[in-house]
Amino acid sequence: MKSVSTLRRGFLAASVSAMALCGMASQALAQTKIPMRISTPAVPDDWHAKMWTVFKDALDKSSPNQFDTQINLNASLFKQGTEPAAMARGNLELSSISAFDMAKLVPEFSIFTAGYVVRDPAHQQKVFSGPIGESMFKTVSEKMDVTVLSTAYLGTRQVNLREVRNVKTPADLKGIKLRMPGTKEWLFLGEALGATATPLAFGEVYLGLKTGTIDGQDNPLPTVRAAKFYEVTKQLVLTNHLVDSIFIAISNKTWNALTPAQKQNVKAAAQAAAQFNNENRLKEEGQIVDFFKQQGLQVTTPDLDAFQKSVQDTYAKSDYAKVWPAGLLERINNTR
Ligand code: KDO
Repeated sequence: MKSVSTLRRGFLAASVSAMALCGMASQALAQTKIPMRISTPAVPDDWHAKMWTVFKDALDKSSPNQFDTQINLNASLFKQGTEPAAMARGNLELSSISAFDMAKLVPEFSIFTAGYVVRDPAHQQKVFSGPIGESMFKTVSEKMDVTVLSTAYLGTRQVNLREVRNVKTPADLKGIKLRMPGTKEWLFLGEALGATATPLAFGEVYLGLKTGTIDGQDNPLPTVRAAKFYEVTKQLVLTNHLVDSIFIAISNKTWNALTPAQKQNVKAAAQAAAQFNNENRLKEEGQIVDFFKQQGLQVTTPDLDAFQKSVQDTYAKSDYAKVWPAGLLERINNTR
């Protein structure tokens, strides 16, 4: 007869191998899951960071055990602006990319980097969910090897200054070192606003404002709050200069390998994420000015007609406008 201790040893050995088998099985499952690496410079508190959890939850629910979604915020996986190239190379599956990213390879997309073209968030959704968006996204897929899944509202960009200044027209921003992201399309927007555009990655803006290497920055108000720029600035100038978008996009390599059902579920998850972002961001924009006033910031409204006229004229005369397809601006304006 076996002793109690021999029996116990046998039982222990059996449990250890059962656990090892379980471990191997879950490893095998993780390996068979399709990786969905996401990279974004967004800070955790911002809506276009939180939307990725909505994406992940929706996908895990609709396609259990099929995708391994990994969310990387704060540009921890890829530097801001390098995501489209990483997706095209197959090193990254998903990101939220800007009109400015697209304009680099699809020059006509620069029409959406121009100030005062898109009127408001509703106009933005109509333009991108209609025939204009459809044909632009087709070119984006051909030239950038990424597929746009949904359009999210990043917010309406405003000027945010380190020191209080009387800003009525673009001339009043003369000499102001206004931080912009580092591509020529962004810098052009900063110059069109009348400032001296200064390139800097998003992750360095807080310190730049704190130390005074820049005099200001532009971003939508929910981002000014989420990234805590209000702690190191004294004024918001409500220029409303760009109704900005961020497009949820997937690498074509990944997209083309999905089954039709998976494609449908990934697209639905991206749409749910954008909807979550849009609703929350719009709600926050509607209430947020009081928050900044409580923080001691001056919130001022400039001469919006002067800003609009000057920015629109600057773009109309620029090389950017030369590559906008004939009639496109009118078609955008006429989208209601
Ligand atoms: C920024 O760097 O100002 C910007 O708002 C540009 C956007 O296109 C986008 O990259 C955004 O930063 C990041 O997602 C951080 O919010």
